[in-house]
Amino acid sequence: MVQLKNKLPCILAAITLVLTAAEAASASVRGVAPEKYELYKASSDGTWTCLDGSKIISHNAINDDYCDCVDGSDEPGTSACPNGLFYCANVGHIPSTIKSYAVNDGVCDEACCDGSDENGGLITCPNRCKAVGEAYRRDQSSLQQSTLAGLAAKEKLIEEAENQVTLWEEQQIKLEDEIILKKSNMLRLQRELKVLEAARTTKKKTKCQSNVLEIDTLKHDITILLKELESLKSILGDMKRDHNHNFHDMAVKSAIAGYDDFMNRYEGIKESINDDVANINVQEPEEQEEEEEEEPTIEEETIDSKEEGKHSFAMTIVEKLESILPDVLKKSLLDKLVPIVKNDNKKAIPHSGISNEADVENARKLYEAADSEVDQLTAELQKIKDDLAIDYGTQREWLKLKDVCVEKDEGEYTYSLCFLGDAYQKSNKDSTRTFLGKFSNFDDGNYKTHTHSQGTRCWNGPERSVKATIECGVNNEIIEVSEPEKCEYHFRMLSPAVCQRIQESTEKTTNNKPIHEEL
Ligand code: MAN
Repeated sequence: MVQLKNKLPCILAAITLVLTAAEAASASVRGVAPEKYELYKASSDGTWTCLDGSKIISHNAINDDYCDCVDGSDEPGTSACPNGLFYCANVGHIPSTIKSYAVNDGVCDEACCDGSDENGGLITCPNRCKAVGEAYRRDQSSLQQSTLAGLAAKEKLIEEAENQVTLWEEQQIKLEDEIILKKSNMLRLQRELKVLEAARTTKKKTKCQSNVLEIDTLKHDITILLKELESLKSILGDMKRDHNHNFHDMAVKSAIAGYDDFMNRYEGIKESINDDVANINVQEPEEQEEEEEEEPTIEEETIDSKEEGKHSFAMTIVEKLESILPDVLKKSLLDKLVPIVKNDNKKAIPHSGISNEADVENARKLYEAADSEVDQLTAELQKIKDDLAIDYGTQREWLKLKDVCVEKDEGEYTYSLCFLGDAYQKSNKDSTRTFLGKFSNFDDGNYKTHTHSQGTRCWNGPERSVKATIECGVNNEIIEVSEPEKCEYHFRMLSPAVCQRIQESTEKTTNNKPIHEEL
């Protein structure tokens, strides 16, 4: 009795061990992943329910090589159900799931490197998982390295694209400003040419009209400058009112003194300028009736002196302004006014009022040169706008690769493709080149499939076209070219532009495509 009492703990431990082993054995079901063992436990009455709930069967009917459940869940380890799934553990590599109809079919399934899919005696499959696992890890590591290098190259492409876009945007603004200036200069030259042409062919009356035009321009300029003077006057007035009176800044005090002095004389001078501007109408030359002559006549001399009169009229106003303006205003205002007055007298109006052929020719050349410069700048601007409007990918990763070309010798032909550009097929026999199409669109949201279309039409067939599928690589290259349909080419390519961070995969699944490859 005592003996039995002493042995009791050992007996209990043994019983526990036996029970645990039995439980584990019943829990593991052939063809089922460990995380699903729980679903394959028997009910207390020894039955089991199909995973889709369609039927209750005896627990012993699992893997009995007879398909009971609609979803095939009762036969994970046999090929009895057409739609079941078989799990192979592939220890040393990555677990995998294949269609269960490939179980015991006499073929060692590539996806089950442990050979567990074949236990029916038809064939013995060796466990290759150690070697397969090692090769896979080597591949993964080199893939990871090339992906990292590709990602670094892609970062560079993105950075360069950003710089390029900034440059284009700056150039665009500069060109837009330049075109406005050049256009106004071109229009001025055009006006001058018209004036000269008119003066060459019409009566002096016309010349007088053109003088009136010029006078109008001057009057307009003076009005604008007077407005500007008003605004500067108001700025100085504000400064006088709002400046800190306790802070004795000599520059401010002297500006205010100049402003006060200016204001004392301003109203009187302004009135006199307005009178002058109004009076200019009275001074305009009367219409002349004489025909144009080679040599200047007395009348023309008169008109010349009236030109001088206009010059002195404009200069008088400038001098008046100069005499009343405080120093702070003088520079900004007179710097603008003086060149206008001088230019309009010197350039816009021919001194004699009569233009000769050489003057007209010269003016035409100047106008045509200015016109073609505007055209050239406008074309440059349009090119930049077009370049900016192109879709270069989510991070503009394709911008710097646009028109970068790669080629591949495939024996009979050498194929070439320029990214976002043209693709060609060149015969290696006679070097004749066939156009395969120009870039038309990205086929997917990832910018990894490029379509080139509208190539040379195939005899009795469609226009040639290319579908390029691009994988991540450090360099840009064509890996292989095929022609799955007549005149429809498929380019497999590499480029850093499509590289993405690797998503770790833990399980290889071939649910939809069982791989049957004889060893
Ligand atoms: C050429 C090549 C081929 C193509 C045939 C169609 O030989 O462009 O790729 O299939 O024309 O006639």
